[in-house]
Amino acid sequence: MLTILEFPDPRLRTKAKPVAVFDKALQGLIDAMFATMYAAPGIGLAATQVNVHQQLLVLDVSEEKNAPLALINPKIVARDGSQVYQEGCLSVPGIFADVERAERIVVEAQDRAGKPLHVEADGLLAVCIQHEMDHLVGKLFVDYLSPLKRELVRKKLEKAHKATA
Ligand code: GNR
Ligand code: NI
Repeated sequence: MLTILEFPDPRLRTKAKPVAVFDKALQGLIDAMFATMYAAPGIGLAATQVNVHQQLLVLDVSEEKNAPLALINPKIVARDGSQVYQEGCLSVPGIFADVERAERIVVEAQDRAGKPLHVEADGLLAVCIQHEMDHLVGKLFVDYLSPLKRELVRKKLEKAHKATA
């Protein structure tokens, strides 16, 4: 299993670079990310969270956990509407807050073999893709909160980290 970085770890602020090579090492990383995500358990995981700074994310928002989706070099090419969803994050454990995002998005990406992938998403899938793509540019859902709330979250997590150190 891969180790998940936790806020306020500065490595979570790293901007990921595009994936250029679709080799065995990449396939192994994708498999390890799915295993880590399902075990957590979580509905998504961005490479940034496991300290790999490449544009790669995995997710599965299905009830049955039978709809794995890996997106490589994803780009949002269209968005519309808005929705508010109570988000959580494996890198910000125990914290949940409402975040407003686009209701529908269209994403162009590549699959694990490097083939072009076109994804039209709404609802929770759209929320999750936007949340994961934020990780790839060093952004966390707590960045949408007021500075005061974000500071409270940081203090709470630093206290928790000290308690388990
Ligand atoms: O497991 C997760 N659940 C979740 C719930 C609401 C909105 C977004 C998410 S993503 C999160 C896993 C995670 O931290 N991915 O980066
Ligand atoms: Ni997250």
